Amino acid sequence: MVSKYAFGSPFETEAVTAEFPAAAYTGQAVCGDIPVDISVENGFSFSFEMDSADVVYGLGEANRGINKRGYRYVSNCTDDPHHTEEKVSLYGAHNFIIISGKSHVGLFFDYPSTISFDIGYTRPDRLTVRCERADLYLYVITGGSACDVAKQFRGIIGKSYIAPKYAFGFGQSRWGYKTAEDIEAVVSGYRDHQIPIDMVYMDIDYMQDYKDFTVNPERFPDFAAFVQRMKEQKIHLIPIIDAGVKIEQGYDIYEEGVEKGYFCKREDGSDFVAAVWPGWTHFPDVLNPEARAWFGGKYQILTDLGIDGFWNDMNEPAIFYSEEGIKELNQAIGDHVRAFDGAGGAENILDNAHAVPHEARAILEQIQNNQEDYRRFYHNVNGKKVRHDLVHNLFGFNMTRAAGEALRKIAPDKKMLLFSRSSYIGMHRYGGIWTGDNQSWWSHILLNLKMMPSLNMCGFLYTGADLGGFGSDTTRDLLLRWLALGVFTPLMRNHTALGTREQECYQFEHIEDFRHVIGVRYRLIPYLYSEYVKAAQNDDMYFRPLGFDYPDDRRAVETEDQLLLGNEVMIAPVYTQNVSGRTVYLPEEMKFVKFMPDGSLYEEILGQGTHYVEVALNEVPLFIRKGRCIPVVDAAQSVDAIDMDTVQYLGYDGAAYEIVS
Ligand code: MIG
Repeated sequence: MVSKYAFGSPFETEAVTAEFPAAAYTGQAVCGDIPVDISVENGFSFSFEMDSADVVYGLGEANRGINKRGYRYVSNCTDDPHHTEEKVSLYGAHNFIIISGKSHVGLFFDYPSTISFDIGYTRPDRLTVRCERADLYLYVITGGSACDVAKQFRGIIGKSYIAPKYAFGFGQSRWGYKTAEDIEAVVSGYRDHQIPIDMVYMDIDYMQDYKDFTVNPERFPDFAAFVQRMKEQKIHLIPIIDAGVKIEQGYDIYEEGVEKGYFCKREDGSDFVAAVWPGWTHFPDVLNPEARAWFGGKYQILTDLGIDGFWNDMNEPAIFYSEEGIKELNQAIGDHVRAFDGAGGAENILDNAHAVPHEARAILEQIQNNQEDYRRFYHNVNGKKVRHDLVHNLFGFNMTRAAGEALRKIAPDKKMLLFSRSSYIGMHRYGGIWTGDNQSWWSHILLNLKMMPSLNMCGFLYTGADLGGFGSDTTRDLLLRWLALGVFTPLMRNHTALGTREQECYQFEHIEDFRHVIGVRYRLIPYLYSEYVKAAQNDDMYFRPLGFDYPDDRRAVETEDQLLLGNEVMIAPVYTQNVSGRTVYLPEEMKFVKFMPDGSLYEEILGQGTHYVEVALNEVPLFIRKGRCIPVVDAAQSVDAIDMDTVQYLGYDGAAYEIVS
């Protein structure tokens, strides 16, 4: 059952699509059987005493565990590339939690600005949710299980976006591919070594001076022909689109946006100016439906050239510094920042940052993603001026919605790939997400795994992390182990930062191991894509924590390094270095399967309980649940080339499986 409560005058975020009469809050406890303290004095606070056995699921793209207890989290979309354990905010804002124990209650705090979740951090059994203004909708969902609550929630937020099948292929990315030749070299690196691949991503360097919807003609002469040549090799090129539009006379998108008033404005009505990659930019006012349709329409410039997939970046929105910020900085530290007057853009400020004295550097660092800047511009929401910080968490959602709505118009019969860095619940109807700038750390394999089911609860099914790690230098073993998790995540993309060690799979010794691991992905695509599409159609989760299916088994509930996938599979990737296997917990009898490097399958029935399983670097393990089976095909070089006539069924005899595509 879902109840909706209104506090104050909530902003219509459009996260929820189902229509409900909202009950005004009357001072009574609202949370099922749980007595709740709610205060609307001095902001909003919602607090109750958790049962010691309660597990708290949710929060989508958030740090720490699957069970969120014992820490605090703040929804405040942030471009922070250091996902260390103490961080409380990442790129998304997914304010949905499920408290699961004796009863099962889901809470969605539909509030578009900063909101904090203290889940047993200040006091171990106390859960407190706070935000500055008591203007929000609260949805309370009660159900028979965590699974049931998650499904009911999905039922009210609308169907999840479905990615095209090719997007289940493998993708290679790197910040730093500059030219058509660079990209061709990557494609040959994969094709010549027969490592399957379907996508190569184009990071910011393809653009002319980082201008959205432009392609640098020197680096990519005859881009349309290049896109076609890639298509012939079964490669989809996926360009990045950044939130900021470069200020430059003669750049049509800039000029149109200014003329039509489609950029975010300062209080005095002038267009707000922020520095991002292109130097000074304006932000499209994607909260204004007209401006959104206008910005979204620009994606057609690239689809007309043959592009059929995009990733949206910097849409928290990330701000290196604002005009106001630079002025303040100049006043504070004088000469040192004159060099950074903005003209040279962000590269300038970052390149020079090491050359300035310590105090100046501290201030410089502070002006990046400065919360003050978010109070310096406004949106036009149906004629009403709304200060950005009050709706901050909706920017990435609406930038991606702009693209999603437009792509549906541009090509109604075609599925396009679309995913975003920043998001709010509701964006799941338009695209997926990738989890941003992780690091080449072993701990980030596990963080990747833990985020997946939490994202699924919030509707985000097409998701994945930068495999191999974005920041810092990867190692061969880290990449192989991470790929063995990535085999199962809908988005399977190797991506890394400018200046890091080369990370394409063909850069390492024994390329056959990479060919094999990625080949396993292709062998499983009919199964994985079926489960993904079914999950989207039925409001189910593609990945689930073990506790969702085995809530009465405490060991299962506490297992946070294994996941259930669809109805048939459990995964348990290896995520530590220099080991020959790992311990797994089986809540019931399952078949342990390894895809061996010689193409054969290792199969062994393991009983309920704990097992140590050996998994070499070049083997991909999975578990098939009792009485179930999955389809497996032969490996292929691209999704297109998968031969369904090679399908065989793996698992328990006598089981049936329906392939959907
Ligand atoms: O300020 O476009 O998360 O994937 O490679 C960095 C360059 C901007 C951040 C994205 C990352 C991308 C990078 N971008």
